[in-house]
Amino acid sequence: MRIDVLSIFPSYFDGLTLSLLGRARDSGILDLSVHDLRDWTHDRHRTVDDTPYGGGAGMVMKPEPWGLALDDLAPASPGGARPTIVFPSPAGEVFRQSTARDLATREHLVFGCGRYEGIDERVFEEASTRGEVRLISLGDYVLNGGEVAVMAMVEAIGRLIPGVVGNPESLVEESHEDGLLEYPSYTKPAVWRGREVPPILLSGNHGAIAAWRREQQLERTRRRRPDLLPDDED
Ligand code: JA5
Repeated sequence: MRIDVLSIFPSYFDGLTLSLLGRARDSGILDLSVHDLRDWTHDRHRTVDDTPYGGGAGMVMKPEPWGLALDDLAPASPGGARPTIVFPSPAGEVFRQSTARDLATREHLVFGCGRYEGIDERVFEEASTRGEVRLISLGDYVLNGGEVAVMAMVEAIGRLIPGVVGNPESLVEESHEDGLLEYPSYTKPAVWRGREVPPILLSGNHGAIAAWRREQQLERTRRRRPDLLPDDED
């Protein structure tokens, strides 16, 4: 998979090249490039923002640097490959594990990180001529820009690419993969500061352990995230 990230703060993404995704990159499974949007400006001040038409607070990202960056990273290619172009936005669809699974199947993802009050709307129209555009929100809160949201999305997507997570079984027994929260985990010692590990886990009865874990998943989900259960009324 190829991933291109466009940002005016490319060093935000240094952390992604560490550990897990760093190994995926080194092994060639993931071709991740982070680009400085200012590389597609031509003025002395490398300007990426301007005042909003119609007035209002703050600044808006100018379309021209975005257009030139898309020309390079997502060129119009009749009959050719079309990347999926993701713009993080609090006004977008909510990012879920199912979204990560969907995006992990794409050959080429381009992430565009907005700053200031956002990006000139015509950039989304132009991007739609180059590939499928997805506006995606991490949740109902406001960030100062798309960078932190894109880091979360790239980590969630990248770990689903076959070969990125060493043991594929560790991908399935996880919160959200089966629509329920995870069961609690314990390791040695069997008693710690007077607190015992649930005895069933020491029983060696694998059927009983699986049933207990499923019960724990259901109970936690009912208490903490009833919205995930089928007949939730909230
Ligand atoms: C702010 C210019 O997922 C929550 C999000 C907040 C936020 C996102 S995604 N993008 C931006 C942004 O601000 O581009």
